[in-house]
Amino acid sequence: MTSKPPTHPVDTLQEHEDEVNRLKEDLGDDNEVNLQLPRLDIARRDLVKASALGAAAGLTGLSGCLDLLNDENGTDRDRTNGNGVPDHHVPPGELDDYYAFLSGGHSGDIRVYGIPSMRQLMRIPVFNTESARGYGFDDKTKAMLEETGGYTWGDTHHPRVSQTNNDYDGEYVFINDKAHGRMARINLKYFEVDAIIDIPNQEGTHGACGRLPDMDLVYGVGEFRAPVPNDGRDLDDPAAYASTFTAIDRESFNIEWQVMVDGNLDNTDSGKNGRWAFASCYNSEEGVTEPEMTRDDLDWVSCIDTLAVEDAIEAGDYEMLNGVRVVDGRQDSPLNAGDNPVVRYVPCPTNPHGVSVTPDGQYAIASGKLDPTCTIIDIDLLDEVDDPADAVVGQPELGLGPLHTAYDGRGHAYTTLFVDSQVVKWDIEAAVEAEPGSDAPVIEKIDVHYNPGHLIASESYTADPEGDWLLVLNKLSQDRFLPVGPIFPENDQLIYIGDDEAGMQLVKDTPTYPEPHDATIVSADKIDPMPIYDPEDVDAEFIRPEDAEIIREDGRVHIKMHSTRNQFSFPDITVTEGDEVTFTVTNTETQQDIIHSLAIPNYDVQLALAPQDTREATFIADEPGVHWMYCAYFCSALHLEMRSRLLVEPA
Ligand code: CUK
Ligand code: CUA
Ligand code: CA
Repeated sequence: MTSKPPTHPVDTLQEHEDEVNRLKEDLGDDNEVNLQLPRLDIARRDLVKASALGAAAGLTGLSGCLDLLNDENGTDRDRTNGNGVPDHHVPPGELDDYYAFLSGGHSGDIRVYGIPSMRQLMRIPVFNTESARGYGFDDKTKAMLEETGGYTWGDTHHPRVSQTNNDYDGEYVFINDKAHGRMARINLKYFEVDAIIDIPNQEGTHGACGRLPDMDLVYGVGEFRAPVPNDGRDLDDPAAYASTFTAIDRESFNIEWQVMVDGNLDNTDSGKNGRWAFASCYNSEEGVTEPEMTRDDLDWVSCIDTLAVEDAIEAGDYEMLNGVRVVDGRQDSPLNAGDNPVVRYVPCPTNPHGVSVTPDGQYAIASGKLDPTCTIIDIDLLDEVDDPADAVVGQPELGLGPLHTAYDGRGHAYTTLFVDSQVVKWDIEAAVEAEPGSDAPVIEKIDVHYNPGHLIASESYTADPEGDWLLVLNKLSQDRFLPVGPIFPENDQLIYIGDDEAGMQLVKDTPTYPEPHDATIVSADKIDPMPIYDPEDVDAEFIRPEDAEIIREDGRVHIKMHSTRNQFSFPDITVTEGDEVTFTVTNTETQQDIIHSLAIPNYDVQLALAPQDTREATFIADEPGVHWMYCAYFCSALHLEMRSRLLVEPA
């Protein structure tokens, strides 16, 4: 080991590799050493070995990489450099401060970015199939997609990370499917979908959030009014259509209840104390065409008292529709007649879009869209006023096309202006003090490129936002990137908001595949994924090398095999045309980042196998011939040789 500090990561790696080889010789030890440290995803495993061996041998000189180990969550870096210019550069080998989970829109997936680098770390397929991760190609995920409608795409909009006590707990991401009325749950232990539910009595599950402080319930709201049940009745009688607000149990992922409302439900957010949920309604007219839906000067925010809903259910005041307990929350419902109504309809100017609750839980702020204002609802007043309109305590004029609002935890709100292509920063309390329609609460505006939809601040959906980064998801990118044909990328822009004196600073453009709608930004130290599978968590038989076997029974062939560098259990497998073939394959590696796959291209099979995972694929062998099976992940120097033959004999 040299005594001078390492200068370049590649040199450092080379030094450690040399050191490993020398130490191995010295120690006469060729055992595999694996520290299995969380989040130490260094591509060169020998660096890990070098650290372990170096520490064991009492060597110094490894400070460079040991610092890297200590900087486990990467959140201790000072982002200010005294000039008011934020340091957003994350050098090679360093980790980001935050995870961002972005929806993929009609791509149907979720993207994981590092913030502030904006590097895309992963995509998590949800309602789409994805060969790179084998999602929708193995029996289990295929069945999950088939049982929830059999669609091959979805439209993800609002990823919400689970919370405990109004703070991200890093357990799940919940994500809606606006296209087919579904909700999915991503387990952050493995960054993969573990549940999907097809929501009855709801067309177009758009807004999504969860009941705070603990997200015991996940909410999905129906944007498209339709007959309930939608079974052929009331086809052309739009007045008889309805939208529903759905509550799903976080753990069982079963539907607990629904509330039927007047108008429609667009975006949604939860109050912080377990009672209120808010959803914007742009179609109070209950129209089916654009002129009808924009006819009136006022629409509303539906304020759902979830405790009153649960009281109604307790009292038996519900109807069973498609297996779901549905409470009637429409304006003329008897449940809205007393002094404990299930839904309060707070009027606001025409066709509002986003609605979000301030970090302190005091206000729900609805963005005006067709009106240049935001409407501030004082949540405590909902209980006290006779006329719900009196719960509105502010209406600042912000600019053209306000869509969504985020918070920095210092009393400021940030609202996207779709038409103006700007983000406006404004003072919430000043807006409550000011006359309605005043622009005095506006602090500053910054141009974005172009036409922003959502914006999200770091930890903005919790009670304690970080107030440093703001991610703006622009719908149009026009002249910002090299042209790639007539379908343009979106432009996700990163803005630094940590310095109120210097103001908002645009620091990064990031082209992204269409089309993110919303995101959640979570401190890196709150998420702790597994580096390899725990076989206890896998719902399939773990096949050790000695368990490999081929079981033949009545036209069924079950192949149980393992995979490891650089082979599968069997060099060839013979079956007969027409056999139903099931493969159960385990990756028996224990070394992180060594992924194998079982690809059988002619049968459209592509199982991705992370270490200690087991996946299954079943198909009918209806094509006689030689079918090469191979590993599609470049796993070692002999990766190309990692293949076997499936021989299908003619019947
Ligand atoms: S919606 Cu797409 S920009 Cu789904 Cu929250 Cu507003
Ligand atoms: Cu295993 Cu490539
Ligand atoms: Ca309207």
